[in-house]
Amino acid sequence: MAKGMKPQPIRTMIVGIPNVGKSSLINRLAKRKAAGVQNKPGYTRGEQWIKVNKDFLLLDTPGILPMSYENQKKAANLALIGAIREDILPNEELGERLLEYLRNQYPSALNERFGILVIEDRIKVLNQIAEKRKLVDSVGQNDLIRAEALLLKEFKDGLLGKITLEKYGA
Ligand SMILES: Nc1nc2c(ncn2[C@@H]2O[C@H](COP(=O)(O)OP(=O)(O)OP(=O)(O)O)[C@@H](O)[C@H]2O)c(=O)[nH]1
Ligand SMILES: [Mg+2]
Repeated sequence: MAKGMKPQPIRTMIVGIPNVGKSSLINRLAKRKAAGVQNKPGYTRGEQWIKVNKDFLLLDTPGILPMSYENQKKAANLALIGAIREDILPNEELGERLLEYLRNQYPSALNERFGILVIEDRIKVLNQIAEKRKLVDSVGQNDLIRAEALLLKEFKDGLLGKITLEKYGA
C-alpha cells in the first residue's frame, strides 16, 4: 500500500428479494440488533450502513423484486412464501395453487398438522382443516375462508415442513 494511504474498511451490500432474512443475517454478523427485522415484506425502508467491525461494513437494503413477473405462477410463488404482499392474488387462487402443488409434489404434507391423508379438491381440504381446527362461521358452518387463510399462514410460517416451490423439473 502506498505510504500515507489510510486502509479503508471493506464495504459490502446485502441484496435480495423481500423478507428473506437480509437484515437478520446482518444482525447475526454484527452480533447485535442493528437492523430492524419483521416477518413482513418491505420492512426495511431505506439503506443503512452497519459496522461489523472496524474493517468491515455491511449495507442493509430494502428488498427488491423484478419489474414484472414472467408469469402468474412466479408471482403466486413469491406471495405464498411471503416475499410479496399476498393480497396481489385472492386467497382462493393462492390456496388452489398451493394445494395443487402439494398434491403432486408433497402428497403427505397435510397429514401431520391436519390429519389429511389424501389431498383431494380444495373445498374438501378446507372443510377438513375447518373441522380439525374447529373453525365455524356465524351460521354454524365450516368457515372455509378462515381455513384457507390458516393453511396459507401455516405454509408460510414453515409449519407444514420444509417445502420448496421450485423443485427441479416440477
Ligand atoms: N426460519 C428462519 N427464519 C428466518 C431466518 N432469517 C430470518 N428469518 C425470519 O424471516 C423474517 C424476515 O427477516 P428479515 O431479516 O426482516 O428479512 P429482510 O430480507 O431484511 O426483509 P425486508 O427488509 O422486508 O426485505 C423474520 O421473521 C425473521 O425472523 C432463518 O435463517 N430462518
Ligand atoms: Mg430488512
